[in-house]
Amino acid sequence: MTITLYENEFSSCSTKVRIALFEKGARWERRRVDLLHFEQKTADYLRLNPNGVVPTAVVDCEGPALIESHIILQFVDERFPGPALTPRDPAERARMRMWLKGIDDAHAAAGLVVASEIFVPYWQRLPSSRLEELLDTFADGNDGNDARRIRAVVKSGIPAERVNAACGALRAFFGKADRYLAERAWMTGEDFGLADIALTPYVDSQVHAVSRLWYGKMPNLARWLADVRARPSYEGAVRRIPNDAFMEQALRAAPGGGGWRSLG
Ligand SMILES: N[C@@H](CCC(=O)N[C@@H](CS)C(=O)NCC(=O)O)C(=O)O
Repeated sequence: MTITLYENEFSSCSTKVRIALFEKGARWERRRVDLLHFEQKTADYLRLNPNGVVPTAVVDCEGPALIESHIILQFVDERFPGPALTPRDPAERARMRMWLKGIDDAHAAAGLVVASEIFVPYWQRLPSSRLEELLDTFADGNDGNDARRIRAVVKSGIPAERVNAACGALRAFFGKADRYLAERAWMTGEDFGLADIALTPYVDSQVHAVSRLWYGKMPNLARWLADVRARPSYEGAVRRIPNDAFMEQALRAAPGGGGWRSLG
């Protein structure tokens, strides 16, 4: 069985799925979706994922495309042989699911900070004719308003108070994970698993405004990230899948660009 994963190297939700696939030793094929240039809003892509976001997993011979990163993570864990990424103990399993929910809830805040630091400034630097050309490729998504929303945000930026509120929510969330990790090696239970995988891309963020929320302030999270980064799955799913040139440029141009590595 092969999974075709529609994804982007910079996307947190895609990175989680890549890590899980490497942990399981699963066979998968990569289809890169260009988020900076809105490939996720085209009619072809919306047929796979009507939410117009990545990741989407297409599994040969097994029905429709799978969407929602945490659902895909659980599918990958159950469908492939390899080390279990879900604890056997029901109480640990419940705690793992609570973290998955917490991470899902924190995702919008991370997305907003990343949009304000990387995506929106990139679109603002594009010639307006080029931006309009890209917005013309939008099919009608969930409510047909996606292109209008992007146009508005490019014109006015994301209000600072919304970014500050998102940073506050993320800081509180990272603090909770840091306290949890004071008593244990991993987020999931005795062993590394789905809650660790789902949390990794947020803590490992290359976006300065996200990294500086915890870097140098949350020792348990730092120790945990070092352990995650020492795993072969991190090598395969993150280090060997570098950002594309445009994204690298956008990252470096952002204030303090380059994420937690640049803070050290
Ligand atoms: N709840 C979804 C969220 C997916 C999501 O927000 N993906 C982001 C990248 S991490 C995306 O595709 N953003 C592009 C957009 O919103 O147009 C999941 O977990 O899969």
